[in-house]
Amino acid sequence: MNSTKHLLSVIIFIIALLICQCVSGQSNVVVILADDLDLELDGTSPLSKTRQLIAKEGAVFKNMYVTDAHNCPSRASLLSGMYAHNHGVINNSVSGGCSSQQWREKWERLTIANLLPEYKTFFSGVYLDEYGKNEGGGTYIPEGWKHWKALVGGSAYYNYTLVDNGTPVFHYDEYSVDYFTDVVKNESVEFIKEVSAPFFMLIAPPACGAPFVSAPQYQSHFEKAKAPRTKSYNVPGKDKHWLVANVVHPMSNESVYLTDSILRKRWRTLLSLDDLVEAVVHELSAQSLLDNTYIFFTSDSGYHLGQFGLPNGNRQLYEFDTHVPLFVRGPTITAGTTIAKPVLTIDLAPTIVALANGILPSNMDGKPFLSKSSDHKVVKTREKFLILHHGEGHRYRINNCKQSTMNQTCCLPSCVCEDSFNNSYSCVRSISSSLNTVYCEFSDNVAFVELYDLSKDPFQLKNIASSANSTELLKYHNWLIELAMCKGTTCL
Ligand SMILES: [Ca+2]
Repeated sequence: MNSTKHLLSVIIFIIALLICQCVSGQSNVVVILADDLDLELDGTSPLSKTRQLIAKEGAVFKNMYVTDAHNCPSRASLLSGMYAHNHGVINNSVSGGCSSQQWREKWERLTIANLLPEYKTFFSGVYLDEYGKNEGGGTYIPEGWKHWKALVGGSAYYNYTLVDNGTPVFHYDEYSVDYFTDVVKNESVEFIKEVSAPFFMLIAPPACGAPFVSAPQYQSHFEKAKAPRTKSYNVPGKDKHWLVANVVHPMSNESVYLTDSILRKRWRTLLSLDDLVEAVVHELSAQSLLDNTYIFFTSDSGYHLGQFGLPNGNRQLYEFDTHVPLFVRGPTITAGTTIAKPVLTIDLAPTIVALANGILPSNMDGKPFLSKSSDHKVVKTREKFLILHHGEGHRYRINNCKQSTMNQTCCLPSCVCEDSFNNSYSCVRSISSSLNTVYCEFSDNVAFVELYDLSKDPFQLKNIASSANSTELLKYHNWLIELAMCKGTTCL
């Protein structure tokens, strides 16, 4: 009898051990999402620790694109795995879907945080521009997040409110306790110290977005740095959509000074982001979690500083606004890999679900670009995808600026406007062995078209839409219609 009992105990112990190993075998996932971090203006240059700890130890994705360079739509796409035409968040206002009732009641309940039921889910940082405000639903905790510390509003470094697990907490302007990037860093490190695996973290510091406030110890760095004089810097875009075509050339001295000044400020904020990345990686290592954790480092949009004379922002269709960094390290990623296949913001959520052995929901338009197998063989390559933007126009006048009836906005300095109500476009971006193009149609009264062959013209200096033959234009148009109407698996 005793031997039977003993045998039973041994079997129960082995089963328990197997279950325990199975759970602990699930990988942790950490996503570090920078704000407005470009690739084309050498935005990753100041991030030496990030490049060393993530890019060099993992894979660099050369063709990562946002599907909408506007802040709130891009973040909604990352969270939901959906294109903007399906989740309905088209700009940074509640009326444009940002933290709107429809978002809150439908798609926010199906985000990545809701698809990892066994995971401890953590969010800290910048969320959606209207989140936390009364019209954006107030200071609720979105479903699926177990640890929640999110900014009320769009972006800030000092003097802001955080919704701390449901309670609004105001932060003032004392560096040691209030600097937002450091607050996010400290919160992340404390979580890693306490958490048991498996866990998912979305870490979203404000760097390097506006208002570009650096930590005191970094305020004098990069004193001689200037905005890169890329081949499109201060170059007229006369064959482009009217908003860009009408930019005054050459740029005013004030605009040139601003592009250089903003670049320095952006890079200084990145030094604190780099410290955050280092602290997170070191704490994962200290807790013996690093070997079983995937770390994604990416951005919600690119940025421009003087390209085609546009002083600063990210609402355009060009590569500088849509092409962003993506570094990934993790258990099945070979260090020092470079991957050329195109990947998108909408692919992050499906990829994380796949790595967590979850079930992909049918509403997701993106698809996994990594798998748990080290050869990633199950992952298919896409050759074309959608990039779009819904122009935002404001009716108020900008002081001392001559404006047309297009409700231009973001018109400083020198009355150069970055957006207007009809700066609305859909593009099909093609990347394959035979094609490297972007074709865009504007929703304006002339249905303006732009087409670039990036294999010959990487800086998009010449719009070749007027010289392309009708068969080629029709091919792109049909691809665009297909993608603009796609849902779930039809988007692949
Ligand atoms: Ca942004």
